[in-house]
Amino acid sequence: MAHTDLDQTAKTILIENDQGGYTIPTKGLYPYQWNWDSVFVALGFAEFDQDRAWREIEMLFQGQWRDGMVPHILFRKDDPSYFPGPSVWGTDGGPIPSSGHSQPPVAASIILDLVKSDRTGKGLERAATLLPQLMAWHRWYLIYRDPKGKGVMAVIHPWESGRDNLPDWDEALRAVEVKDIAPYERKDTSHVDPAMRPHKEDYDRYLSIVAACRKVGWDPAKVAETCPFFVADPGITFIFLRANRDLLDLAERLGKAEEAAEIRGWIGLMKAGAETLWNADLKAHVAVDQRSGQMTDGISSASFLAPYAGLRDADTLGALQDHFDRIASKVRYMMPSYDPDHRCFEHLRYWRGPVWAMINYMIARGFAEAGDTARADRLRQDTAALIQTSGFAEYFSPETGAGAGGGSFSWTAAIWLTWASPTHAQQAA
Ligand code: 9WN
Repeated sequence: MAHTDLDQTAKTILIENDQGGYTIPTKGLYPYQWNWDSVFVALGFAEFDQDRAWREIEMLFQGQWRDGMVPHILFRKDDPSYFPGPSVWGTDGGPIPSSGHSQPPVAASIILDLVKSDRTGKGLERAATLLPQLMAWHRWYLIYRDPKGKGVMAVIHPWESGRDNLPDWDEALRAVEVKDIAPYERKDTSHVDPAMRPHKEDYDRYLSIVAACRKVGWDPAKVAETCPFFVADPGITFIFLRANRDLLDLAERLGKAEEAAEIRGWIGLMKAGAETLWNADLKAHVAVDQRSGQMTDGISSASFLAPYAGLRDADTLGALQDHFDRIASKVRYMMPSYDPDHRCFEHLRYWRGPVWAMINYMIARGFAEAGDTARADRLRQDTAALIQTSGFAEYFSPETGAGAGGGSFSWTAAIWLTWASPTHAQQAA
């Protein structure tokens, strides 16, 4: 298909997944508003309807909890095609029924992008309205996902990381006792080939964590103290560090000196904290179980987000470039979600190998900002080739390029429109 036709298809996907101001990731498999999906989707809408892009993010923040958290799923209406729905989560933290934890906080970064590319004349004003909500969410992350002030963000559930089935979670997940779960029926495997989804043993533990947090009423302090899963995630940490830098830019543009000073403190803390995720043997940042102290032994696509977070010293960048080239010699399409040399790599199972378009977008952005336009461009070209060959799939095999998971996927369409499409690349040149 010509790339201009794909531009049109991508727009159609966003429009058809639009539920009236917010967008579902894909029909059937994911029928609600997801946090980081919506934020990436805003970038896609911004290419042809900036007002609608702002609306997407504003509707996400409508679901913000009283304690500041912005949940990972907003259940605006009950839909039996997804499990676990609102009754399993049993939350009561905000104005809209929701899940009980968050997702990667990309919002501040994308809001800054919307402000910078604003053609409506209202961008800065809309960002000003969202600033207190962003500040509250970021404070929530710092207090409840880093209670000891180490400068790294933990996730209380694999779903909070947005990279659900990553091998990094395996060991910490094994330590979670399966208990307090009622008999349940998964819905995901009725929409998608089970070989592309997590195993039942994983789901039992996903639900056991939800049950444990429900037991303490989703009180974030109690969750941080008692949740059976509490793992520092390089993905959230780097995305959050970047988001704080972008939030600082926003605060400065808005003349908010007090907020700016507060954010500078967060950035300093996190720059130092990120070092504790550095695995010197692997020469990459990895996950660290905050309960056992155990460091993981694999490189994930999030390890390559260090430059995106602004960590661009020669040692870090050089090590990542070496890993990049080694991995590129093993797979046809970059960037696999997990190291193909690792024993847990599976090219089609969810976050254990497949390529995700929005992760490529963030990695490429960091590499380009670090001056490595060649590797950034390789990521863009691979993303474009995957979509040209296999359509707007949820994710893709790095080996064969086959599309997997859900189809007509919103964030894949959005990333095509904002970055991967040759139309966009030509305009940017
Ligand atoms: C659970 C919607 C979401 C993404 C996540 C992705 C997947 C959900 C699931 O789909 O997770 O949140 O049921 O598997 O892992 O990143 O936000 O696209």
